[in-house]
Amino acid sequence: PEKKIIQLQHGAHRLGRRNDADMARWRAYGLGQFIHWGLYSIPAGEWNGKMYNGAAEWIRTWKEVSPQAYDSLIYRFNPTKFNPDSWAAVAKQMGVKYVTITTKHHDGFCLWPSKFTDFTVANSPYKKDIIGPLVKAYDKQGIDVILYFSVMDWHNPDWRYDIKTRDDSIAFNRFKQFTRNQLLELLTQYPSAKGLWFDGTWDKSWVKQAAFADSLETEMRKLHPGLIIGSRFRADEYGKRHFDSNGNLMGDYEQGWERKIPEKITDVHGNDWDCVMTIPENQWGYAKTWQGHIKTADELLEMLAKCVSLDGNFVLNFGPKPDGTLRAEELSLAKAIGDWMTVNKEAIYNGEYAGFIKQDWGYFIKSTASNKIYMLVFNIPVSGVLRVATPSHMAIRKAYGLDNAASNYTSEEIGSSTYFIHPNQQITPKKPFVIVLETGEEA
Ligand code: FHN
Repeated sequence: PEKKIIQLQHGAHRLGRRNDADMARWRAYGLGQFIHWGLYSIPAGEWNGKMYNGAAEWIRTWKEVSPQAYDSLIYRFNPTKFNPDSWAAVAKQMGVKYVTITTKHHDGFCLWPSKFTDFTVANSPYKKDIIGPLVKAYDKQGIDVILYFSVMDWHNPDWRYDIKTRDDSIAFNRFKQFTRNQLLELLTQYPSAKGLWFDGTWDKSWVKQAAFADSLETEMRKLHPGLIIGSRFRADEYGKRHFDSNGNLMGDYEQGWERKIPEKITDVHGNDWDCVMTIPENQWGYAKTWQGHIKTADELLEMLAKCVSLDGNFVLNFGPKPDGTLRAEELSLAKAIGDWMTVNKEAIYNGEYAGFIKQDWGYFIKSTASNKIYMLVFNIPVSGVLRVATPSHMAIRKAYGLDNAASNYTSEEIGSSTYFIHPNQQITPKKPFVIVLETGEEA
C-alpha cells in the first residue's frame, strides 16, 4: 500500500542532500574535533570529595550539588594557561578539518560575552572572550568552526521542561526571545563559523515550538548564507524530531549518531551525518578520573574509517582542563591519530562510500577527489591475503601501499569480479594501513 503523505508546514524543507559548495566542503571533512569546555571542568566530576557517576558536564543536576553553588563556579573560571593557538596546532597536527566548540552547554554558562545574560566569561575572573580567539586560531589553521549551542539552559529562570500553565507559557516566550537573541548574536559576532551544532532540544517545551523554531532557522539561514544546521534543532508540528512525520530528515545532516556508528549504508538513508565520540564511555567535559574502558588510537582510527566508509564524518571529543590546557591522554591520542593521518589522509579526506561489499579485513573508501579506492586494513587474515569483490563491470588495474613503494602488492583475479590482494612480502604491521586500488572498466 502507498504511504500516505502528511501535509506539513514545519517538516523537512528539502528532500535529499544539500548540493552546494559549503555542504560539499563539510562532506569532505572526514575527521573533526569536538570541544566541551565550561564551568563543569572545575569540579571535573567531583563534589565535596564525592565522585559523580554521570558525565562530568551534568554534575549540576546531581542531588549532592546545589545549583547556586554550581553557578558560583563562575567566580573561579580563570583559565590562565588557555592558548587558542596551541589548541589549534594540536588539532592541525591531528588532521582534523573542523571543530565543534561549546559556546554554551546545558548549564547556561556562555564562553562568549553575551549581552543577554550575566552568566558569561565576562563576569568570571578571566573576563575575556573565549570563542572569538578560538575561532580566529582555528581559522588561521584552515580548520572550520561549528558553534555548539544548547537550547536547554538550566541557569535561565525562564527555561521550562514543559509548558503546563499560563505562567510557563509567558516565561518560555521570554526564553524563546533570549534564545533567538543569543543565536543571532553568535552568528553576527563570529561570521566565519560554518554551522551550528544544536543540543538540549529534546524537552517537550522546545519540541512544541515547531513554528517558532522553523522561522528562527529561516532567519538564521538568511543572516548567514551557507549555514549548516543538523537534525537536532527543531521538531515538526507533530513533535517529531530529526525525521519529520513523513520520515524525511529535517536539517542538513543527521545528528543522531552520538557514541554509536551505523553498521551499513542503508542505515543512513542517503543522508549526510556525523558521529560524535567520547574517549571514555561517556564523558564530554573534563573529568578528573576516567572510569571503564578508554579507547585506544587504533580503535578510534577504526571508528573514523568506518564512519567515512559509510558517508559520515567522525568527530572526537576533547574536554579541556579548567586552567585551559588539554589533558595528557587526549594529547597523546591526538598525536597518534595525527601521525597516522600524515601517511593516510588521502584515504580519509573527500572519502565516501565505495559501493564494494564489506570484507572482514576492514573498510573500503572511495575518494571523490581521485576516484581511487582505498582499502583500510585493520585485521589481516591468517592467509595474509585480502579478498576484494568489485561492483559489476569494475576491474582492478593496480594495487599498492599508500605508505611506500608501488610494487608491494599484487592483485590476482580469482573469479568474476573477485580478487585476492597479495602482499609481495610478509607483512606484520603495527598500525592499520591502507592499500590503494586503481580500477577501470572490465574488459
Ligand atoms: O547532554 C549532552 C552531553 O552532555 C553532550 O553534550 C552530548 C554531545 O553530543 N550531547 C548531549 C546528549 O545528547
